[in-house]
Amino acid sequence: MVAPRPADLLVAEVRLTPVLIADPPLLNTQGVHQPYTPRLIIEVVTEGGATGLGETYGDTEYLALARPLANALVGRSVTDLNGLATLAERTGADSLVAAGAHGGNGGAQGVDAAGLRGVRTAGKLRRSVRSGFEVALLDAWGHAAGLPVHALLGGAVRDRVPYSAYLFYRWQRHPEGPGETDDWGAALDPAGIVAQARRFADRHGFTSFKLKGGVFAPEEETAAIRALAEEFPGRPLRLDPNGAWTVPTALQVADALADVLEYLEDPVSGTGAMAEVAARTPIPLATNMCVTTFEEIPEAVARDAVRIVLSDHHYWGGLHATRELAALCRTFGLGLAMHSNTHLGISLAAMTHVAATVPNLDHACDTHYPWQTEDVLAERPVFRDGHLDVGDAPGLGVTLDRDRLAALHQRWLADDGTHRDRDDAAAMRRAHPDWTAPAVPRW
Ligand code: GKR
Ligand code: MG
Repeated sequence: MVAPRPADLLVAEVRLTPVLIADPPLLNTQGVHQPYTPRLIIEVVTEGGATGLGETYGDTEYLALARPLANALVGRSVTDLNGLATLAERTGADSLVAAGAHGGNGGAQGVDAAGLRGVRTAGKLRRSVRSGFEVALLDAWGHAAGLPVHALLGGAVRDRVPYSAYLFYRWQRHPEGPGETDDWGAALDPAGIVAQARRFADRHGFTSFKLKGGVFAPEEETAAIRALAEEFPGRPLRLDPNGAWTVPTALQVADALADVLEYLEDPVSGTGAMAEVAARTPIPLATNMCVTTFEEIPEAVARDAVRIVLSDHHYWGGLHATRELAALCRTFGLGLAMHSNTHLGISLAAMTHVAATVPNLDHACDTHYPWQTEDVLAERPVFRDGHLDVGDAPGLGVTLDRDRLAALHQRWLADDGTHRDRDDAAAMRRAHPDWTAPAVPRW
């Protein structure tokens, strides 16, 4: 292998391709997934001809920030990840104001668009965009150097990464029309959830299971977890109602499921309420809602509100930021796992590379990927025994399929705007015209 010259590592071109990908009718406390969800695919090409891929949220406000950042990266080195962070802080202030996401890094400006990922700040938006570029730069650097991304992050400490089956209550089809279909069928009661889990286990070998809750009354969701515990005795089980419960409800559920839950995820909204629950139950609490930025860590630690932080390289700011979060979790004795949102194989590869390098990844990672029937990759990653292998191919070890990318971009171009910004409540209104995303706590 010939080592790249510094000039070979300079960014010659950055291509941004928004896509709409098929998404099944998965239910959550805000509503239901739309038939299509937006993602942004980022391609970096160096002067030496190395290419890199990244992926992040594709909603309008992310695209508005990504465009100026893409232009600003041309001529910089793919190794300059700290420079990328500085650039991302400076770029796109106008578009943030236009999108209404005011505020600096720290200030909470309400919750994210779908209400499921915690605070919404300008800093978090910037970090979510930056992360897609960081992954693309690392992939290009890896290709230029002939090294896997995990090597550029300090080296893998495991050769496979565990993932968990992400179970959802769901409808058989979307109310808004035929769209894409799948053969999963509906899952609206304990038997349906157990059947779904069985299929995940048989097909992908998953041995831990997370149920997205906050959809039905807590007693029904408790019954579903009980049914899972009977079907899969001793397996790690998690329940996540996205903050939909009151403190007393959360404590009742915790009590009812104390013998079977690995952890309870965001049973209530906000650090204060999480701390109240945490003080009165032995079940560990996990979060991807009350700790989603570095600024939120001190209060959560001081109040002992959570035992496990679910990292997400998208909104924490990238793969290096994920490792910084992991170091803080080690420092404060917190566990670490990984949150997921609808995503494609590029993000799955990025999650796998960074997870491979984190010594204190204590729990299997979430992923929506098995629900996605479409991808922009030439080959889909394959779960074996609920794990993904950590490869040694250069970069992320994935290859773009240009035809697929073009087809999914064409769908984005043809869209009348209905699906360009994720809106689970709007999708729910197709079936229930009076629906508004419920205020929390709901139960
Ligand atoms: O995909 O409906 C969903 C989830 O509810 C997602 O949006 C959440 O952010 O999976 C996430 C979670 O763990 O809260
Ligand atoms: Mg969650």
